[in-house]
Order: sequence, then C-alpha cells, then structure tokens
Amino acid sequence: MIKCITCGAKYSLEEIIYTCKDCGSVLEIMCKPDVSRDIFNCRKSTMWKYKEFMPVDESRIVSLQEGGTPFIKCNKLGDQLGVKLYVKVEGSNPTGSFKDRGMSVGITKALELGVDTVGCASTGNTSASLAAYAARAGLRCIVILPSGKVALGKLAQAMFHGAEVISVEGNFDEALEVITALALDGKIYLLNSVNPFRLEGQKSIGFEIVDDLGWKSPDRIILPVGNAGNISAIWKGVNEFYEADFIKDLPRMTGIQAEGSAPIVNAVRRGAEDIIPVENPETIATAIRIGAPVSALKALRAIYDSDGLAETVTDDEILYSQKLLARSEGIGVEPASAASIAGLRKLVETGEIDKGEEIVCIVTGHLLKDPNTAINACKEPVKVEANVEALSRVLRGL
Ligand code: AN7
Repeated sequence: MIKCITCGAKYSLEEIIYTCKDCGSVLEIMCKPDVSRDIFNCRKSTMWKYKEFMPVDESRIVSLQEGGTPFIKCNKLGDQLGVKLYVKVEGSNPTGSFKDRGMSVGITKALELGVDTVGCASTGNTSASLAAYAARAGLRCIVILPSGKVALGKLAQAMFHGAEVISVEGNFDEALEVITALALDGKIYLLNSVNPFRLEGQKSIGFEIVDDLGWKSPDRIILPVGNAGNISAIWKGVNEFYEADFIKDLPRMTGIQAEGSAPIVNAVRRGAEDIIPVENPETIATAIRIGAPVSALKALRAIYDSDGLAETVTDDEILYSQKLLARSEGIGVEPASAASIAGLRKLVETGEIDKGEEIVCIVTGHLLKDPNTAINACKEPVKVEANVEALSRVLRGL
C-alpha cells in the first residue's frame, strides 16, 4: 500500500502516483514483512539481501548488484576529531553513487507496471544511474539536466548508457518541474525521488549500517542533503528494522547542506515543519545544488523525530574535507559527499557533537564523478625529461 504522509490517504501499489490526490503531499510505501533477521544470514551482500523489505516482484528484479558497499572504520580522522568514525562508501555502487539502490527498485517497478519510457531531472547522479538501469531493462530513458551545471563524469555516464539527454536553461528545480509535468501527462514514468519506490531501495543504506554494526544503531548518521530523499529513506529503513525488533535503538539523523543551498537547514533553524525554497541555489557541490527539495517534509520529520541536527558548510569547507578524506583515509569522494565530513568537523568544533560519539558519515558519490573539481584542487604534474638525473633532481631526498 502507498500512503500519504500528511493526510493518510491510501493508494494501491499498482497505481502510478507521485503525490497525494487529496492534499498534494508526498507518499510513502508501507512495508511490514513478518520475518526474523536470521533469514539474512549467508545471503550475498547486496541490497537484495533484504528483499523481503522491497515492495516489488522478486522474479523481475533489475539489478547490477548494488548495495553491500564498504563500511570503513576511519581511525585517523576519527581520532583527530575525538569520535568513533565509520564511513559508508556509496561511490562503490555500480554507477558510483547511492542512486543505484533506488533505481534498482524503481526500474523493477517500471517493468511491473509495463511502462516503456522512464525519465528524471537530475543534478547528475540520478541521470547516470537511471540511464544504466534503463539500459539493462531495455526501456527508453529521458533525462533533463540543468545546463552547464552537471559534473563531467555523470554527464558522460548518462550519455554513454544511451539516455536521451536534454539540457534545460534553468536549475535543477526548474528541470524537475518540467519533467514532472510530462510525467503527470502520462508520457513518462518519473524516477526522481518523489517516486516512493526509489526511497525503498535507498532505505537499504540504513539496513546495512545497523547490520554492519552487529544489529545496533550508531549514535548518529551524517549525510549530505539535496532533494532530501536519502535522509528520508535511511530514516525509514532504520525504523523498519526497529519496528521489526531487529535493533533496540535509533540513530540521530544529521543532514548537511551547502551554505548557498540550504532550505532544510533554514527550516530547522526556524523550527518549521516545512521549507521556504531557495530561489537561486549555489554551491560547488553541484549534486546538492537544489533549492526546493521534494522530500523536505519527510527529511524534517527524520531530523526532528530522531533528535537530529541540520547544519550548513561552505564550499571551502567542503573542498577541504574532500581532500582530507582522500589523503588521510584513501577514500575519494565527490564534493557533495564531502559535505558529510565537513559537517562532522563543524559540529564537533561547535560542541554539538559530543566526544566519543559513534558516527557514520555517508559519502554518496565517487571522486571521479567530478574530475574537474579534483584536478583544479591539485597542482599540475611536474614535467621532466625522460632521464634519471632529471628525475632525481625533481625527487630530491630520494
Ligand atoms: C553525490 O542526481 O539529486 O538529498 O539529481 O548526487 O537524496 O537528493 C543528487 C543528489 C547527495 C543528495 N550526494 O541526495 C540528482 C540528485 C550526491 C548526490 C545527494 C545527491 P538527496
């Protein structure tokens, strides 16, 4: 069953619906399998390990073995900050971001519904992922991107997997508006995270974290927030495992946004239940350059209900943390992902996060998604003639 999170109106799982017909609010899928956690033993480590919690037909699953991503203990960085730090590396998914989890479920649902065309608006990763999963399922794929604002790796993926890529003169929020209109006309099946099936896949990040920790929650989960689907999905996931009695506690959800693109943080600062959209969002972390997040209501509930936090970070703090993570722990992430580390550093500094807390930072996308930003952050390679004297002169000290 699909349920409106605001008025409680109910819809069938077979209905193509994105927002509530009665009140216009966002929808979620009710999922309460009666199973024991022992069933997960000995299953392969992909997100389909938890298939009983996925509301799609098991016989039609479209998968590239997404999920089961690395869960890395980061002692150097953790010790520096005085916390116990784990990093969940979502860049290790098939197309290099967490979006693959949602697309696996979303495209499986598209096959069940018998649609022939799928589409999305995207700051990049959603389009890269959708293009790949649509290719695997043999569906026509249309992606709408904000002109000039999509990192090169993501654009390359969307085009190379054969999506019809359209660049609109406008930002992500405007792109989403136009493709949503097309979807409401029935021309395409929309696979942005307003589609509640997407979040069903992404909730598996929450499943994996508590499973990896030996069936308990960390004190806190920190992640970047853009359209606000992921924070909502992970909170849904940990709550489903809590209600199934697989875990006895819940984490505090902590969302980080870029300073120039922070409608959720602004709402939390006001103590508000809904956001005021940011008209012209701006940040170097183009993945989260989003002013009117569609899952804002769900994200705010996740933060309030979990006694969590929301904080902004500057572009400089993002770039600093991106390099810090790459050089102290060997984990390469794109700028948006580094917002979680930048947020952790800031919240430790301000005393909002206590020393000794057990923290999971989710890093959402791979370093190579945005090669330009990575290259711009480094000096050019030194050029030398191809002889050992020239090389030795450069490598003084060897
Ligand atoms: C690396 O691809 O919105 O808060 O269109 O690519 O669930 O939106 C990407 C979002 C964080 C924010 N990190 O997640 C898109 C898109 C990375 C991202 C986010 C995105 P949400």
